[in-house]
Amino acid sequence: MSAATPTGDVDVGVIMGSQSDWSTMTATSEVLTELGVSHEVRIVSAHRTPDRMYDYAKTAKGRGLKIIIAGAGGAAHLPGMTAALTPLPVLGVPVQSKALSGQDSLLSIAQMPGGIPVGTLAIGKAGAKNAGLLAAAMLAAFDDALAERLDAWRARQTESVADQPE
Ligand code: RP5
Repeated sequence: MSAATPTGDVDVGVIMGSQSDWSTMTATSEVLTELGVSHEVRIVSAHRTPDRMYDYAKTAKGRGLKIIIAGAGGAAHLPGMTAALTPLPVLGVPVQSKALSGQDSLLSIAQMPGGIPVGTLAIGKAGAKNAGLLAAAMLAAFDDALAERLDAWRARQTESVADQPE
């Protein structure tokens, strides 16, 4: 299947540079699933599969996607290159690299030149989870049912926090 194969009515595209990013980016997919946000998941590397990246980014809006979440590590060009190729909002997740613990990923994703924004999240799984939550919040601005599900999700989180440590 091509990375840009139509998958129906999908709001969020979750892409990552490598299979090795999936253990991080699964946190994005999990929270989107919990919130009932339709999404697809693809491996799209800026370095190893540049044609796939180009095809994915150029066709994303036409396929009906509304937001792209891109996770990458090291020389993390995927979010920025994707943002350069699509008018859709792109959220970037810096994957925690082995060599530099994700500092490289963070700076690669965050330090975009003025004119092509990438909304950059925290390094690692917290950033991946928050990318899903942020995408849901963006979609919820135009979707009352999703806004209610997000409110309920946050209320459950608040209720789960104990008063005292055990
Ligand atoms: C990046 O290179 C990927 O996003 C990944 O985080 C990093 C390392 O990839 P692998 O060598 O583990 O495939 O493109």
